[in-house]
Amino acid sequence: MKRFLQSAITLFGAMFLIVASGCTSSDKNSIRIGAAGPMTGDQSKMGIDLRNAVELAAAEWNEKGGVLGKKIEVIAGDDQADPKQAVSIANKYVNQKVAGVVGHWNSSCSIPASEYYNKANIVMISPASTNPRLTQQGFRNVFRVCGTDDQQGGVAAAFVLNTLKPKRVAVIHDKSTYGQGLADYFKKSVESKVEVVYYDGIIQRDADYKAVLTTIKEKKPDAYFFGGVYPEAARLVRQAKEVGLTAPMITGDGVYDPTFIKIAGSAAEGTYVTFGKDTAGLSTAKQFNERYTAKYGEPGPYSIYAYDAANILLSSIRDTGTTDGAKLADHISKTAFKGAFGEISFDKNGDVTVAPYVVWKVQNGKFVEAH
Ligand code: ABU
Repeated sequence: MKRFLQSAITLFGAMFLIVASGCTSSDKNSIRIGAAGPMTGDQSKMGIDLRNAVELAAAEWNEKGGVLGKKIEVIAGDDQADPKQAVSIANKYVNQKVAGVVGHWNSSCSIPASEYYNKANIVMISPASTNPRLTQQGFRNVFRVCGTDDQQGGVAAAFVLNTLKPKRVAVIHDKSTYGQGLADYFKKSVESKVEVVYYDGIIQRDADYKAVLTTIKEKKPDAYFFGGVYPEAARLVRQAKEVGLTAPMITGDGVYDPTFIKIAGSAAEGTYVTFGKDTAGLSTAKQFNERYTAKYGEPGPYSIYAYDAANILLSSIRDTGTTDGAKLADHISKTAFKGAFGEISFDKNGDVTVAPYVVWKVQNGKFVEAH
């Protein structure tokens, strides 16, 4: 009995050690990569779009025998769009010795998580985090394949000034790293030319924004800018209609998703949104679009960015013959990749060298390019 108890304690201790170390000391038959973003909660579509795209890329590599003779294993990390959860996911990935991470989606998650990846020498490529600060931290291992909020804020401002030609604008944001940052870039770009009659933050996930919208209506803006994500944007445009605020909303890439139109219904009509160029007609994106659609349905706005990020990571492991983060980062920073989105190369900070933003308008229940 005593011997049985000793064996049980030893076994339990060994199991505890395996769990505490992330239960995944590097498997000699597989290479693990993380796919991190909000997989649950009101922004979950974005995380699931990202994860699907990374899994598609991994499946394609695995069909051809994997990388360096090893299978690719994708470990999905649900950060719930919460910075604390993002750090917890980052720690988990460090323990699991992932070879790289595609993620996170939210800038408020990518920025704190990037510190942990940097300390652990793990490459991180965000498909969607647009706050400039992410790549201004001096981390050699941090990249993004999307543009930045100073770029899209400038495009939104130029469109508003040159096309909508308002005299008065209101500016609101969701107080997030992304939302407030983008709203501030927009405001800075327009305030010498138009009167900013209102500027403030709203609380994310509040059900009722009618008091704020009524105050904005009383200030008589010709347009209002929102820095934030589609769930709040949908409630804002619906409730704007209810309180009689008829000025159009101008907003950013966090709102570019059919879910915005689905939730907002006809109140979404006439909303302007900055996002990247259309990929539907791109010959380089054809195979991705077909394969993704066959497996998961219509790609999300950032699916193709996540797919390219995964392929950049995996082709870099193949080309360098290593999963060492410093060597991968060095290779990524010097290489021009041929992605589904086109050619992708990075500047010294880890930002893409080309990030063309386009203004889209919701028209007849769809996003169409605005002219
Ligand atoms: N760029 C869209 C929203 C994701 C983020 O940057 O927080």
